[in-house]
Amino acid sequence: MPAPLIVVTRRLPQAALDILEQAGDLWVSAEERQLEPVELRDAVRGATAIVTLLHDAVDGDLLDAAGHSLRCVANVAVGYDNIDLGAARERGVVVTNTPGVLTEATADLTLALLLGITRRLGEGERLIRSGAEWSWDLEFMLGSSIQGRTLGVVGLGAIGTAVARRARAFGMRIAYAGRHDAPAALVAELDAERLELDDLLASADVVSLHLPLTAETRHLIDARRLALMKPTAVLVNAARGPIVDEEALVAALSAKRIAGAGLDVFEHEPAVHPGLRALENVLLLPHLGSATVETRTAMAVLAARNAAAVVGGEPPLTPVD
Ligand code: 8YV
Repeated sequence: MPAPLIVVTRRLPQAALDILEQAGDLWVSAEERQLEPVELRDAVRGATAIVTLLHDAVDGDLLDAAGHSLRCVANVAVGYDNIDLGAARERGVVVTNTPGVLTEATADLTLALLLGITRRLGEGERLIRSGAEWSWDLEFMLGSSIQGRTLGVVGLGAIGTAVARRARAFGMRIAYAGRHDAPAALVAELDAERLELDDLLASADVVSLHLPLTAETRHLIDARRLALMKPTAVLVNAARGPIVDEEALVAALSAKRIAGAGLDVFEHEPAVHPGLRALENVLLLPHLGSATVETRTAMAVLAARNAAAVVGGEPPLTPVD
């Protein structure tokens, strides 16, 4: 019997490739870019496992292109909105993601956005780089303090919790909105108050999104909900761009109906709304949430272990569902 084929859509850290090499015949894309849909379809033919990244759209057509041998799609990401789970389930294909290993890095980045936008770091940096004259002044480039202010965490899962813990260390109060009550021990630790989403938006000084992108969360933060926020409040999004109606966000920011936004993700990524780029009161990052050497290696290794397990007839470590 030929060895199972494992297709990797983008070069991964060697530690991950070593694991996959033990599990089957490896095909790794040599491109320094995401594969075009037609290239992806060609690449996966006959695969037993595919290791994907967030920009690889995995739908029924792609799964069919792989054929009956396909048993696993291992996404190198905690989010899996690029994968049609229903289509995978229908074809008996296991889908895995990489929870846990990126929690701390993503929470760190969220705090960087929170501090960066409330203390106007992007504006300050742009000013220095522009070469414009400046001098220290009592009222020069004042931001707003976060001590005693309320962080509204939308989605108190692993990353939302890690963000809330950090924010507590900065003296913030925590409110959260979500589908479930948080465990009592966590509520006590964070001294967190659960609010309905609209109430959280109306009362928080910083609103931070920590939700997966699903049909229910697409445009969850729309014009109506942005209008509920305080004019002094800022929005932070290191989750998924389409959770926010970007057009409505640009309108709210331009009219100063909210004070600012720190964004690591965009609705039509990698495109960024020109209206956002033109604004001063936003801090914009190119999807860096998990972008540390350690974290990206851990994500790739976990995805590789998932794929190797399924290919070897073992249960996956971190299946989605
Ligand atoms: C990744 C992410 O960089 O894990 C996620 O869901 O958004 C980021 O941590 C990206 O998805 C890599 O594919």
